[in-house]
Amino acid sequence: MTELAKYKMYINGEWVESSDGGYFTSYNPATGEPWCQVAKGTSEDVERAVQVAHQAFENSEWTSMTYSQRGKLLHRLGDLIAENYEKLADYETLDNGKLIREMRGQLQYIPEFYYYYAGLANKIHGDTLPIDKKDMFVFTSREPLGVVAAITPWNSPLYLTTLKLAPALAAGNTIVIKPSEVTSASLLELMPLIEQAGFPPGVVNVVTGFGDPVGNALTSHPLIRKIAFTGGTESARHVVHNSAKHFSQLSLELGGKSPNIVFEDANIESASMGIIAGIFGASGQSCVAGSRAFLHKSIYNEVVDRIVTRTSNIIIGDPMSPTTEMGPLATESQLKRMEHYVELGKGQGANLIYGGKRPAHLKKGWYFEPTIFEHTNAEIRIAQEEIFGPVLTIIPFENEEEVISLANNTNYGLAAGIWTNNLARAHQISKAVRAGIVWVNTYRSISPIASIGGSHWSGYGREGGVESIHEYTQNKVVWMNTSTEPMADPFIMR
Ligand code: TXE
Repeated sequence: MTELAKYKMYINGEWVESSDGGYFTSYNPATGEPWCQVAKGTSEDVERAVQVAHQAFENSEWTSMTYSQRGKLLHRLGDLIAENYEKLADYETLDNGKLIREMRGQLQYIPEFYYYYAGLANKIHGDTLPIDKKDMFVFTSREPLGVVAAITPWNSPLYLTTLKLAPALAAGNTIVIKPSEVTSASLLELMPLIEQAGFPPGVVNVVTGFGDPVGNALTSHPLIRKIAFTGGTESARHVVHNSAKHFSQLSLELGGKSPNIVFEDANIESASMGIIAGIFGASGQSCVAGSRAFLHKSIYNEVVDRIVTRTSNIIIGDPMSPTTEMGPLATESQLKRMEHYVELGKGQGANLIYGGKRPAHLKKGWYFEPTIFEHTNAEIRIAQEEIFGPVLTIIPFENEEEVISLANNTNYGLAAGIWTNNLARAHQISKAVRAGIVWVNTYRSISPIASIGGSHWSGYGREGGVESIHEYTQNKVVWMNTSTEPMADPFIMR
């Protein structure tokens, strides 16, 4: 048997084993077989990483760099990712099973995020305030927070890391990243590029391992000033609880149960493709997956026919093949989760109109068919709970008022799709639907310039855009008394 690749952790610019020398296995979802081993971090490793990140923040060449210099490093990192995108994409596909086509596209676009925050780095400035007090000069500045803890999931490892890493560094923080235990390799492969770009040791650190103990130790550490978390709601509850110990700032990007709404005046062909893109792109393992399709009654049958016809032609198989359209799910437990939800859907009376099982022709790997249910009741569990896989529930509606109420009847509030050629309707529904991102006549579009994030069970805070810089800085207000007069009365507020 050939020996598996072995990954150490990256702390203070060095490759290190975990404190107890332990490793865990990472699997290739396309085969279900092990492909590498990763250092299994401990609380001691978290302690070590946070301490060096703290040192790097307190007194190092990093802190004495100008914002422009930091911006140049980020720009160089973007260039290096662009040069190495194929290799990085290969690791992501090996680890999470997503299509190589998609991961290459994502990796080719990720440099734009580094360029964007490289440009923003020297535009993080305060203000002078037109203060309503005599002889006072008051200005503000935005300061970095300190050590940031970034915790990422498995579905788009480097993209979701980038949303945290780029603004955190642009703002002058240092960082400890804990990737998902399912997908550690691509982040570790990024570390030599961090070094090559010129980031000093200790500025970026990676501790690999599991939520317990690594995630728990990191999010409850007293030196962590900000936690940026992307993942599931249950883990998020632990993170919120842990963050309270030392009042670390927090941003949470969690899941969704996003509505994709098709009106009778929409371009039916585009809308049907948009629904497929929303739920079967990335095998549905996306926080913004459009897992609830609401179709106007007058076009219901036509759209369902189109969706089912295209879905039945989806090429499922090896994610490394450029012609494959749907790869496997990332883990075996994801596969079991799909089976569980299919049974739940059937049990609650939903009509299974396509898929619902493992594809017969794929004997190895964690594949699941694209699955389509229909029901008139939007309150059944498959229409309420985040499944995080290729399972769509289609629900008919009669009018705008009804569909707004159905779309908003969820604990989540991340994304929404609206398909209409009526401009006034597009504006009205965009406003009425509760979501942090609304796509009109498109779906799953992203850019460094536009933030993402949601509300309620989808979390809080924003990633991307200028807003993100505010998540990694704090405002300082400086009051300067310009008067030379002695202070008269010490017992009144000035
Ligand atoms: O997420 P987890 P999983 C959702 C989706 C999916 C579910 C579970 O619904 O089915 O989450 O996926 C770390 N303290 N999303 O199990 O467990 C964990 O090690 C600190 C939506 O992968 O939340 C990993 O690094 N950290 C999401 C990260 O949290 C902890 C994408 C996410 O893992 C921790 C992925 C703890 N106590 C899943 N416990 C999206 N919004 O895109 C775990 N972690």
